[in-house]
Order: sequence, then structure tokens, then C-alpha cells
Amino acid sequence: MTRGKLILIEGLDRTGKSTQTAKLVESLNGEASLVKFPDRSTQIGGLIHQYLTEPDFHLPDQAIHLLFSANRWEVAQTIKKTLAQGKHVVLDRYVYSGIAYSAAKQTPGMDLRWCAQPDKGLLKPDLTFFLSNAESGLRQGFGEERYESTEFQAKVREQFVAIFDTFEEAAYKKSHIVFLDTTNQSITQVHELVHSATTEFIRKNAEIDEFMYF
Ligand code: NYM
Ligand code: MG
Repeated sequence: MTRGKLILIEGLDRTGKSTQTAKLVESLNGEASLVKFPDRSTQIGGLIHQYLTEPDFHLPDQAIHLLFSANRWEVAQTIKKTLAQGKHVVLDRYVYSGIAYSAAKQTPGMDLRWCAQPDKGLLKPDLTFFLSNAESGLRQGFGEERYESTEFQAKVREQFVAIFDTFEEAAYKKSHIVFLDTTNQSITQVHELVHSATTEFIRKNAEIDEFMYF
């Protein structure tokens, strides 16, 4: 039996990641499980949730960055076990969000390389979708959490571009990345694109059995 595939949906806030990851898992008919980052249900996730939702909850940029990474390490073994059992894992955000949101703060010393370091050794996705939507800032609820301002999202977008354009290629073996602009597309249309690209990828890469790491 070959291992399951690690499939990631990334993007800025309110671009439809949670909807699309849930629909993808459902459409894979029990062959996949969903993992969302941050996982707010753990102790570390609880601190992250407080940081995101309580303006008076202060943490140094370095500390919250390491907590987001620790939150991934908490479930790293579970993800690997699931894949080893032949089941796919669909991720709602992962390492790239970790790097992009922290680097966007432009805190002295926290460049892409620094931000990428704590996630070194985590499993690398086989297939990544990057969702963008010109109207994401208009979605309901936008602005409720830290980082949800049009200004900051523009900075995060720049960091995502830098990661996928140059840094990713230089630092690691490149994984498959699909860029999807979902502006003016319905949930169903986006889902059909994501689903068909995923099933085709799984079919074409069925024999790939070695794990890839950041
Ligand atoms: N976020 C998410 C980070 O800053 N670093 C990370 O490593 C991860 C996984 O958390 N604005 C930020 C991006 C989001 C926020 O995520 C909450 P979501 O998907 O909106 O619940
Ligand atoms: Mg959000």
C-alpha cells in the first residue's frame, strides 16, 4: 500500500479555505481527513486563539511565531501516521501561512529564513492550492481578528508571493502549487476545480511513497 497524499489549501483570510477544505474532504469519500491550522483545541492553540481575538493579549512576535509552529509539531506525528495508513490528509493552512504572516510584520531579524526555521523537518505537502480573492476583505466577519486589515493582508500577500516565487524554490524541493483566483467564482465552481486537480494529482502520483520534508 502506498502512503496517502498531503494536500494543502492556503491563502489570505476569508478566501474560502475552510469551505473548500471541508468540501474536498467530503468529496474524497472517507479517503481523507481534515486538519486545520491553527488547531485552537490544544493548550497551545488556546493561547493562539487568545492572541488572535483579544487585543490586550500581548506576546512578542517571535513568541507567537514559535507557538504557531509548535501547534503544527503537536500533530505532526498524527498526520504522518494517517498518511502511512494510506489515507490522504487535507490541510487548512500550514507552514506557508506561518512564514507569510510573521514575515509580513517586518520585525527586525524575522526574515523569511528565520521564520521558516522552526518548521524545518515537518512533512511537506505533495500538492498546494493557493486561493486568492479580490473581494476577501468584504467578506462577512472580516476585521474581527488580529491581522484582518486590508493593509496587513496586502503585506501578507507580498510574503506569500516571495515564498512561492523565490524562497521556496531555493530552499526546498518544489512541491506542486496551483494558484486559484476565486474572484466571481461560486463555491461549487471552485470546488470542482480543486476536486478535479486533486483526484488527477492523486491518480498520476499514486506510486510516490517517500515522504518530503521542509
Ligand atoms: N496564522 C495562521 C498565522 O499567523 N500563522 C500560522 O502559522 C497560521 C497557521 O492565524 N489570520 C494566522 C492567519 C489567520 C489566523 O487562521 C487564523 P484562520 O484560518 O483564519 O482560523
Ligand atoms: Mg481567518
